[in-house]
Amino acid sequence: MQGDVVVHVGAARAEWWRETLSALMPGTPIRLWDDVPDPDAVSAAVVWKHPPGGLRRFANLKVIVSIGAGVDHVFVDPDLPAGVPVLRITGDDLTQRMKEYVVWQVLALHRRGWELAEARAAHQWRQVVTPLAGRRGVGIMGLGRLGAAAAQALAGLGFAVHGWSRSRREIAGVTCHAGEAGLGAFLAASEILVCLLPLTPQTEGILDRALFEKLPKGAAIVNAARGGHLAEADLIPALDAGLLSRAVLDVARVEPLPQNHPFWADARIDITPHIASLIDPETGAGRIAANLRRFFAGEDLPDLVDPARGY
Ligand code: NDP
Ligand code: OXD
Repeated sequence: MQGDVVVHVGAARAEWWRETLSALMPGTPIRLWDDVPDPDAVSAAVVWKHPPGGLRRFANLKVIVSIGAGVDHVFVDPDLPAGVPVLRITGDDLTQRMKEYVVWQVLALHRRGWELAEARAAHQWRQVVTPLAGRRGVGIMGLGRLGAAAAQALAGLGFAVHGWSRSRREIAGVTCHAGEAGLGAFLAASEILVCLLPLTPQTEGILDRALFEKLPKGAAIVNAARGGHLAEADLIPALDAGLLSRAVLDVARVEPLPQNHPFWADARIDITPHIASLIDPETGAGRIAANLRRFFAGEDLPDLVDPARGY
């Protein structure tokens, strides 16, 4: 490793990251964002939602590492130093957690768990009968590391799984669609729609009324990707109109979701606090340290982001 590493994370975890990376990268000075004695010595920045323009002060920056699989929080910076490679976090831990979350939410929607909870609360022995998984169409938007794994897990449970990506993918047991041309058929088959797309200019606001109208009437959506995918103003009207029956949101445009946000008061919307796939911090730090070592050793980098695609 050549040079210092600067870290930008929320204050609550900052010292933990400094200590953990220091232990994993002996001999490399790890600096917190507001405590950098020599900005010119910084060669790597490990960041989650850094202040826009803030990376400009590191004239010798060689690499930016996202603390997370998503890199939208990096590319949103209009003043990102040009040509500096960006790495993200991937790995079995992240994939497994997302797979669990998607299977959990899809099963709860499929088996109408909310109706059973309502009946239980009313002391009613109400049997809710649902079709077999094979007769339930589930659509996964985004067939990357997380989406492909979730699609395979659902296919393994017997669901009629459809997937949508930019380029055509082949996944056993999953009917794959691609691009704008494949979107209509994909949506028409998705009674439960799961968003696992990266947030880019092309996918911003993709979950909007026009898209809901193309789903089977009364479909449910699960957004486990980014709040920016959902046109928030369209959700409650779509539920009121019966276009959608339920929504599960793990992410929001503003996080934490503000206390006065109308989503909190709507029983048709389940909310989880961005926990779909929170990587175990030790595992995440290990992955970052290993990636930095690989980067400075000039080795292959599977977690390298393509800046032209933005994910
Ligand atoms: P990947 O980069 O591995 O995969 C992205 C997928 O989306 C690819 O299949 C890609 O297509 C597809 N895609 C991208 N743009 C478009 C488009 N315009 N139209 C159609 N398909 C498109 O991402 P991951 O699976 O690793 O992660 C997905 C997202 O999940 C992250 O970006 C992050 O925002 C979110 N996330 C959320 C977490 C949570 O806890 N809620 C935790 C971790 C991640 P192609 O295959 O052709 O490239
Ligand atoms: C991520 C996330 O992108 O936690 O990894 O959302």
